[in-house]
Amino acid sequence: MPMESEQLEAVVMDIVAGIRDAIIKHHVTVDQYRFAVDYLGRLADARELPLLLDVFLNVAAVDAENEVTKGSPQAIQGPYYREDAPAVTDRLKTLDHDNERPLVVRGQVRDIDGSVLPGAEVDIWHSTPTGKYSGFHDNIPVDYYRGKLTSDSEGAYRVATTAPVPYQIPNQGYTGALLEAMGRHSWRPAHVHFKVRKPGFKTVTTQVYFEGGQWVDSDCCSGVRDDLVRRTTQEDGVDTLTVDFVLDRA
Ligand code: MBD
Ligand code: FE
Repeated sequence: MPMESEQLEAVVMDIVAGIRDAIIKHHVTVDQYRFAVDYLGRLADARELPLLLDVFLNVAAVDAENEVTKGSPQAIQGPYYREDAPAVTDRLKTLDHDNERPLVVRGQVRDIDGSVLPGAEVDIWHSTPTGKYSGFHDNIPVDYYRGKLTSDSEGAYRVATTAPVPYQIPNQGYTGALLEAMGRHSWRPAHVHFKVRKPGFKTVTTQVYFEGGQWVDSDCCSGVRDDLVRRTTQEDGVDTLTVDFVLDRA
């Protein structure tokens, strides 16, 4: 839903004021300002605007929603969601790399009163074992490492896939190069993305991280919160990630 013009005015002018203040406070020169304008133009031409904005700002929009929701915490969606992911029942297609480690993702969907929610769509996506996203990188077809499950009569879902690894924002790109020029790293901890929806309920868009995983304490997108970090369990010898969801009414 777009904003009413009054809110739009207020938000844009606050953003502008913040940037103007930073330019003045740090004595940015006109040449440096012009360099930044040119850099952002080239970054946009390279289709990295969604990545840049999600690295720095997605977390704030999520925090604003988490202040009011009674459901599961929202987390950053990032730039690699695909609406056209396939419906799946029990397994995500993977590339069968030698270094793929099996992972089961399972859980249950409930409403805020604790009743189970059958028929909820649980849309899952994650990176390849080399840190790429299908439908965006290396021409990996969009039906790999993604899929839409439907919760069963008990509100449960379960899917077999392979473990994601930490993700590095491509440092050949403008966004990664900016992070490095700032002296920061460009890594995200390994994570699994979810979008859970059911008509009549607020959609939960979230992601989950692995306890003890590299970069969990220093995500370059500032997207980690304690309640998004999970310890996997062993079930039938397979690492199992359990993620339950609570949906708030729309
Ligand atoms: C990702 O994989 C991601 O999830 C986010 C939020 C930003 C960049 C890459
Ligand atoms: Fe991601």
